Amino acid sequence: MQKIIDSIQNHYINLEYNFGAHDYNPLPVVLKKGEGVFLWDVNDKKYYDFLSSYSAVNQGHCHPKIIDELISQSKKLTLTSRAFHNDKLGDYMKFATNLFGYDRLLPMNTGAEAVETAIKISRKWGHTIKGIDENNAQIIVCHNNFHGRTTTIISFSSHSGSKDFFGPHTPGFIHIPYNDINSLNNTLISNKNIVGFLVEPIQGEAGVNVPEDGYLSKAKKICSENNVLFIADEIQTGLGRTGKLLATDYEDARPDILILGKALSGGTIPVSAVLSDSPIMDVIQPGQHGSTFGGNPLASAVAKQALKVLTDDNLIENSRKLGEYFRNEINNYIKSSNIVKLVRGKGLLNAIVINDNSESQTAWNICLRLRDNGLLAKPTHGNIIRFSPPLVITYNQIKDCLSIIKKTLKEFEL
Ligand code: IF1
Repeated sequence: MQKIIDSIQNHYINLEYNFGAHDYNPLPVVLKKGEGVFLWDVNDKKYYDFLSSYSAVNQGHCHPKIIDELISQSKKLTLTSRAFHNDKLGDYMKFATNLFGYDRLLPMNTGAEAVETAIKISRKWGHTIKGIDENNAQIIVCHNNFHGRTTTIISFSSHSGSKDFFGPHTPGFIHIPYNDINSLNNTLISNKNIVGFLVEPIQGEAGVNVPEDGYLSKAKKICSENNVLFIADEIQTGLGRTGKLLATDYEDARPDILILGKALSGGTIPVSAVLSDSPIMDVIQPGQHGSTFGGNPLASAVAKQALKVLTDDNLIENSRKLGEYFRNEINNYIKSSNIVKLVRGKGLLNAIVINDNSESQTAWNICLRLRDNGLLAKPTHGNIIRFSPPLVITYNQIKDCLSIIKKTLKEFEL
């Protein structure tokens, strides 16, 4: 029987290997169905999804209200391009700008496109409003950032694997340590060509690095004092993931430019957005930015529904409460563990650090056993495992997941 199970799974894995680019090293599991917090593989084995497609499925897989909207709109009109108006975009823009408290929204598709859009807006604002000489605009970014994989974005990555051999790299970025207000302040007062500070409120890929309380509000304050745009990449931390609508809502740190993606579509189709107020957003004039699919009626209808589900289904408070419960339970486990060093996170964006060097296979092997035990998660860097289930998870389901996680970790206790 196991041979049959393996051969069905290996059939799909081999197809990807033989006909696809090898740009990923997925966990060996082949999925065919998702519903809420659950995934099923091609052998009908059921799993809890503890990755949520890197926080793109906050509303749960195939949320019925979002899928219904996707189906009904896809039978009417999917794409007009922005050469013409459509009857869904303006309504979505009004809904989203009201929800997040901004004047304007620029619709894009992937997260990286939205980050690139924020970079263009910041540079043009700096050159035309702040008065910096053209082509001299600088944007501050943090070590261990992750903002996407385009050539400009990887130009300011600090991860050699993301940037080596992809040069020549785009200039105009200054690196500072994350969670270091003095470094930000010193850089701002010593360089007058800075137009923006681009930051993740919690660094996801770097291992769910949560900055100290007050970091975001202090960063926002000194950016304002130096006439520099505070740009928050909330593609992974936004939309309820950390227990607030936005991770920046935990502090007095309203972004001048807000970047959203991933769960903005509930994990159905690529939808991203940049939000800002008119004095900043209006630097973009007709013909200066856009994309074929940006703001299409299907994405607009789906995104509005995905946002409504977050608030109507009370997912944000659920994320806060169950995230707290999850960290408390793991902290209790850690008291008697040799294999888990710590747990960190906010809401349902959490990670555990494994007591092994970052080159070890321990975290990977733990994820393989979690898979065998019916829960899917994946290490970020080396010895850090991210745990981020859909925000629709219930108390009983997260209790069940905690028993799977603890049972699995016990197999690796030294
Ligand atoms: C991959 C990482 C996570 C993001 C933030 C922008 C983007 C992402 C904070 C770009 C995308 C994804 C990309 C995906 C895996 C995943 C990821 F491991 F790559 F780093 F989540 F941490 N800002 N993150 O997290 O959005 O263009 O992908 O829509 O590339 O492997 P995108």
